[in-house]
Amino acid sequence: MAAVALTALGWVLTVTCCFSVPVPQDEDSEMTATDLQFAESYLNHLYGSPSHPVGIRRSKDTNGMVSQLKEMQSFFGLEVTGKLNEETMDIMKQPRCGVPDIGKYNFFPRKLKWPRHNLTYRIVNYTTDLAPADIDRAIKRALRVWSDVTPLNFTRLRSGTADIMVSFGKKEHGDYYPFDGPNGLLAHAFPPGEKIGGDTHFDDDEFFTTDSKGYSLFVVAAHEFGHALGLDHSRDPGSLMYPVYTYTETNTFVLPDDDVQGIQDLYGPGNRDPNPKHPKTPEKCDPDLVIDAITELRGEKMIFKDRFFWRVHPQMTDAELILTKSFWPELPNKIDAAYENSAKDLVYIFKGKKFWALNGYDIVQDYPKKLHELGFPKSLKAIDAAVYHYVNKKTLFFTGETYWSFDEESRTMDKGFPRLIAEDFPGIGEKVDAAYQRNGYIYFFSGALQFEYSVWSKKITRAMKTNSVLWC
Ligand SMILES: [Ca+2]
Ligand SMILES: [Ca+2]
Ligand SMILES: [Ca+2]
Ligand SMILES: [Zn+2]
Ligand SMILES: [Zn+2]
Repeated sequence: MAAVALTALGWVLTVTCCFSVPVPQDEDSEMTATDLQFAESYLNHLYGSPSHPVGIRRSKDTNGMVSQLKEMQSFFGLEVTGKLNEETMDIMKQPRCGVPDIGKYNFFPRKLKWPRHNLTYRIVNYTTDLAPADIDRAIKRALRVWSDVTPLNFTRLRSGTADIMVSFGKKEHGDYYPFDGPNGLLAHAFPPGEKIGGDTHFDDDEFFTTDSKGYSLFVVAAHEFGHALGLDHSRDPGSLMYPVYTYTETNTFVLPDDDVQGIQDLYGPGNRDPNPKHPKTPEKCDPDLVIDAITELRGEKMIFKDRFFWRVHPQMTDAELILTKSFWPELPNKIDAAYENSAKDLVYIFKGKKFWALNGYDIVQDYPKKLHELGFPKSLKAIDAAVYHYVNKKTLFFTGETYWSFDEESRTMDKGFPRLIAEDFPGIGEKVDAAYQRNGYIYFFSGALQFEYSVWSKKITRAMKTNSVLWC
């Protein structure tokens, strides 16, 4: 076994020794024995700490478990409690990459990179999930993600030994880092180096696809090739090198800025980037923050911006940033408007002429529907914002300088609309980006400002920065 391999995947030998340490859990959570076992193996595999070198049997070390758990919670931006709770467990159960999150801090703290720009790859075997031509295309396309932004070139070999040997395998597949059956770990790759260095393995117990049905081979491969070129996991939930899998369409994929910075740090920029606009992850405390949409969902706030939403719990001051597609793969990347009908426990999401109804994690059947089915003119291309007014059971829709009132009981548009926003809500500006209501107030967002509007007195009672909704 090459030493290089151990730097990224040094956990396996610690797993083979069979100690059992209870993972400390939160008092209010009720984890099953299976959950606890799962959490223990997750932490051992992916957060094996540097203070416990490979091959050395660990003692029953609860403190080690606590610090691994803390490290994991910090990596994912969760509240760092050192105790297993529902939120931590939710993240642990998401499908992900098998390379540890604390990779290179392990044993040899140095940058691993290829010493040359011309690299070779070989597809050693195929999964039966896809036609070989589709696999060839996905692999080629995934390598191009990286060669587009660097001076790297990839040449395919049909035989012999390539730098990056690509293969599919199940469970123990020849490198002592076994896969785990369906879901869980999807793939892993070794950092640059001789022999197994750069090699990339896919768990053939997964169903790999070219779309959103199983796991997109392109998405998984593009992530793994990042490791094969020397990148570690990123804490940026918008980055490709984030360890948790999220579906992205192959054709419209653009490498996020965080990954571009990472790979160019190793190899420098290339000169053939076909899409030099790389999406940045929004900063919640940006003083100029403008949001796309906002709604409550079962008492939490969801604040949409680009491909993401922030989730704000009423008692928590730290907003969690989540890719919209990781919750609802079918939703578009950027949305126009959202509102909650709390009486029906539904959240409606709008984009262009379409809208979806969400019931928690599920998209309600028969959606998306079309805007005109709500009574809008067919010519209306999109709405700006929507808010449900629980007192009179009306939903207000904002489009440009006007707004509409929709009766949720009869599911029809009220007569006499649209009306001018400036006439009925003076002071909130001519256009609304987003709106939500709480305790008799409607909060209107317009650019970097938000206005608190009292439904009772029909007046603006406060003006604040938009980012104050994120506790900035
Ligand atoms: Ca190799
Ligand atoms: Ca698996
Ligand atoms: Ca909007
Ligand atoms: Zn990874
Ligand atoms: Zn492997």
